[in-house]
Amino acid sequence: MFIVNMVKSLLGNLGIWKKNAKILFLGLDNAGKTTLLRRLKDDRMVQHEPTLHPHAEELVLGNVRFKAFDLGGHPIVRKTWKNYFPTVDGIIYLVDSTDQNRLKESRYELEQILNTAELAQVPIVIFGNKIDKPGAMPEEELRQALGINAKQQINKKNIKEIDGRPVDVFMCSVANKVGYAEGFKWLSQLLN
Ligand SMILES: Nc1nc2c(ncn2[C@@H]2O[C@H](COP(=O)(O)OP(=O)(O)O)[C@@H](O)[C@H]2O)c(=O)[nH]1
Ligand SMILES: [Mg+2]
Repeated sequence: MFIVNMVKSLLGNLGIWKKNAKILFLGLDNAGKTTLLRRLKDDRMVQHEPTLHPHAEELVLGNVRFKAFDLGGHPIVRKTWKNYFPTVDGIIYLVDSTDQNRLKESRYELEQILNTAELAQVPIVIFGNKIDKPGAMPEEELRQALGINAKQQINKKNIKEIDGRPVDVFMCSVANKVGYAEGFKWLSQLLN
């Protein structure tokens, strides 16, 4: 089946057979992190059920470890996920593209990540999620709202960067399984 193949190749692209990778899912609560973890889990290679805590969860698929944290309103949570930095290989930052009211808060949290020295080399995939819902912002608008267009440059390999760190936006619907494979593909080419 196409979906199964897609998920498999998606994990293949993450280098699951070859290496240990640690991927952080960050974003405000309600952005879609848990839903995305469950999507990744819908695969035969699953080894562990996600461990659930109020604001953090973990999923291990093969050698890839995914950790998700809810951000926003709780500086203590920021401290917790910062402890995870030394070995993080990539960040998936989820934004609810339909929630205009919380875009400022989401931008603030994203800026905290962008301004963290320990993360200077870590690629960041921004998912503009829930494009299936009416009222979803177009990509260009979301980029502006998050303030990343202005700062972005393109390197020799045609990869967008902010201050030398690969960052790009992918619009998606985790619910409808649309758009996020491209983001994982982009990230996987940056993992080695
Ligand atoms: N319409 C729509 N709803 C979504 C999508 N992704 C997640 N949701 C819903 O948004 C809510 C929050 O998702 P959740 O994964 O729990 O967010 P988290 O707090 O970041 O873990 C849930 O009701 C999900 O079903 C999507 O792509 N489209
Ligand atoms: Mg969650």
